[in-house]
Amino acid sequence: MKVAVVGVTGMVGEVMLKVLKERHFPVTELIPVASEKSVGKIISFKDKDYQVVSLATAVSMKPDIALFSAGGETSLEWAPKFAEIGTTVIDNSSAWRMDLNKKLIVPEINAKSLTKSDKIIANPNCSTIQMVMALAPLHKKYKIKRIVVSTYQSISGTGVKAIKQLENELAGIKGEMAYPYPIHKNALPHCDVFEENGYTKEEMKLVRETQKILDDKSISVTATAVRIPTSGGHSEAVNVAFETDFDLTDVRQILDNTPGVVVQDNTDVNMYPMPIYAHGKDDVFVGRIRRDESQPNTLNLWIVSDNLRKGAATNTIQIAEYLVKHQLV
Ligand code: 11C
Repeated sequence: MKVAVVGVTGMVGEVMLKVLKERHFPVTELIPVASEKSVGKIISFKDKDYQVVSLATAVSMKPDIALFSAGGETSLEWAPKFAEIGTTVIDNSSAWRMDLNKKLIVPEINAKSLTKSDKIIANPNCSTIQMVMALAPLHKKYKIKRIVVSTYQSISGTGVKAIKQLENELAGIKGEMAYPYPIHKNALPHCDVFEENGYTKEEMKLVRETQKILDDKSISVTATAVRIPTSGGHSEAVNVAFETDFDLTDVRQILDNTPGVVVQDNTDVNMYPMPIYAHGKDDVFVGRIRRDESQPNTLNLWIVSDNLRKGAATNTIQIAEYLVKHQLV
């Protein structure tokens, strides 16, 4: 496969290269792509050096697959140009996720819907992916009525500028700010931009993307997304009300048997998922599994995952793997 990685110098781009290598994705030729200021830079991949090229050059090189992580505007402009020449684009931005003609894929849940004619495929938002990974198998069995989710999101979700802001704050240096306020010793109830309804775009992604991936508009979702000064992954406190009642042992077993989900839940030994341990891993970790005693059929969960891995690069590459395996590319 001739694989273009668009946004190769960004945080997700870097992790994509790592994951492509780790998972032995069949890359015969890598096309590293970035903005004009990075064109010409050398990127090493599997003991070979490649020169970063521009988007226009990458299109002329006709890749089989283009993995995009370069922001919404770049995707809106360039993904169709790649699709037109027959490249399959898997896009990490929010540009195509809610497009009625584009599929929003978490391979473990809905990859079966993919066909050869899907030339632009959307990768969901990181906080949505980890939540639906744990909830999809429970939805199948007990049918979800309502989800209340509060997120504790890593600064790596914002990008290098945010990591730099925290480093500067820790070193007492005044520098460029990624956030409107300090992030060290702080919690900002503000991820992505505010929408007209008073929610942030990140919160509304959790609502809309969950309904689309689980293919069920009847699921009510309400979210509060908070940025905290961690860097290893996103955490989520999820309260989920089902149509039918459940048995906690069955819930644990269902989660235990779900590929890509790891249960870490033993309060006797203080075992629960945490971002510092999720960092660098591809799984979604679930713990603090308990009944909400305030109302019937309701469960509380704590879900943690590396937002740059399963939340972005790994999920994207798993989609590509599915396409290759099923000869859809
Ligand atoms: C964050 N979830 O942590 C975001 C980053 O829509 O793909 C990814 C933004 C997106 O702020």
